Amino acid sequence: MVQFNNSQKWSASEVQALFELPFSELLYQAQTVHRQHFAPNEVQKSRLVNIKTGGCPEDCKYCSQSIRYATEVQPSKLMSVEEVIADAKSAKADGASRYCMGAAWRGPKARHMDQLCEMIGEVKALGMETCMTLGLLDRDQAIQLKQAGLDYYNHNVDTSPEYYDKIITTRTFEDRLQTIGYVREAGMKVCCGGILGMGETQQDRGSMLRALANLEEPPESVPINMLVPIPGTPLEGANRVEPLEFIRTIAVARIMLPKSVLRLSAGRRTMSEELQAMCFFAGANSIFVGDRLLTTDNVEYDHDAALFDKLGIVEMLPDAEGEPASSTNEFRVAVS
Ligand code: SAM
Ligand code: DTB
Ligand code: SF4
Repeated sequence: MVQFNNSQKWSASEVQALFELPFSELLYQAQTVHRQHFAPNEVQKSRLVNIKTGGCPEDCKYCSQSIRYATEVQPSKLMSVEEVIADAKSAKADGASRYCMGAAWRGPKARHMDQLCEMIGEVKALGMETCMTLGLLDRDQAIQLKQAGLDYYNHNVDTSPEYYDKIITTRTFEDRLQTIGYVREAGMKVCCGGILGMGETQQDRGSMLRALANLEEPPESVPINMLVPIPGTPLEGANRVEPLEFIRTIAVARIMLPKSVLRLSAGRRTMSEELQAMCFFAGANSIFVGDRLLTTDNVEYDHDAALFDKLGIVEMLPDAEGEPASSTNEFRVAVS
């Protein structure tokens, strides 16, 4: 079971104080912290594939794949291992270093485990890092996935503990933490973040980040999604987070989670190049590449390549994650 750190590394008032810093001061602090732990111009690239689409019994109010909402998603069966290998090969050719397989389940069933483990083995054999997001796991399932070679497990807390039941009622925040605990115990790396723009307050955003940063071992990877409003879901008309507030939240996340790779995850399609550039400056250093996310379109591959070129961003290699920024990096700054 995951425990909050006894010393409560970040208090609510400390986090609020970060949000209240003048914008430039906050960004300067975030960029300074960023350079202590990462090469400033490197961004990690992951590719997402939906190995099982739709028909999910859960009631997450943002999700196109819940059976409870009338969305355009057509349910499908679990992809075959052969289909996954073919897709992973194309992801590798596009320069993705990690392949993330998602399934629209509350959690995997015993009958799925062999096929999932085979997928992990085959993708690893291509020389890519593997990640899965399959919903709630029990302890044994986490061990089986680890033994198959799974590097990362993605399991988002999605929002603050206080706001959680406004978004999902079919499981609790504690249930999510329990799975994260099993993933840790099994020895996998944790990918855990949330969604902004679901009607939550700034305090909720801070509280979600506290829940992540105050874990005994914070997640290695933290996806920050901007809600992709899905017609037919209860959140289809949710107010967008203001771009400056989105950047501010990334900067606060960078300061609170100095060693975590922060993924500018869903929602980039509706972000301007300037907004994405500011997010990278504030400390985001990972994206999903490829034309599709799970059920919605992502930024076209060529557009990302062009933006990286304009910004002088290069790909982060797997072994650079969490390592101090390269001492040969001429842009490195002294940190007081
Ligand atoms: N069913 C599994 C689960 O919920 O853990 C795995 C797949 S689920 C789609 C993975 C994550 O995608 C969710 O936790 C949520 O953070 C994110 N997500 C889903 N729909 C989204 C949307 N419309 N906009 C932004 N993020 C979304
Ligand atoms: C995460 O935090 N975001 C990804 C991944 N983990 C699984 C999912 C984004 C989904 C966006 C909406 C869709 O395409 O359905
Ligand atoms: Fe199901 Fe995951 Fe969508 Fe929730 S987010 S409805 S658990 S697929």
